[in-house]
Amino acid sequence: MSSSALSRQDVASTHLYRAVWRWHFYANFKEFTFAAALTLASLYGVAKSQAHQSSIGDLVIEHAWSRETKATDDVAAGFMNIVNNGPEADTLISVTATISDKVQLHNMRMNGDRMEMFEMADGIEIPADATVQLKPKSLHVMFFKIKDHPKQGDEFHGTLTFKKAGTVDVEFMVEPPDAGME
Ligand SMILES: [Cu+2]
Repeated sequence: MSSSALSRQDVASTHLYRAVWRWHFYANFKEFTFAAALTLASLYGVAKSQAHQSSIGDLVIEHAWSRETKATDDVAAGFMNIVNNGPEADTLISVTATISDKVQLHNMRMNGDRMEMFEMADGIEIPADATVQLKPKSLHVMFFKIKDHPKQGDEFHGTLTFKKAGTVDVEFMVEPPDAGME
């Protein structure tokens, strides 16, 4: 045995140590990068969803959306959540949109074994401290004689008028033609 054998062993363990340390660092770095990416993604998501809401008084309108339509389509539907944080009920009485000059508030009901839609002529009530969802197969906004066919990813402008709170601007986000259908 000589001192050179010992030193070879030292060298080997140093290499091993370095390799393990590097792997450890790399694994942590990957984890860190992944976590940072997740954080950024969720911050972006939060920022985006916060950006896509409007409010007036005690009412918050979340995620107004519609579907991409074909050039030959004559009607389209609009959906959203309306949150009432206040102690009094309000009523959504009318909607306007840049894609249509004739807009109604609709609901769905069964007629025999068929679903049909009908106009909510008195508007849609938003009870105190409640959220009303306008969603497929339920309450919705109906755009007639649509004159513009925005594509998926586009937005179009609209307004909602409430009996008490007044009028608020919304942007309808255009989703794929089959969004919300199953
Ligand atoms: Cu309808």
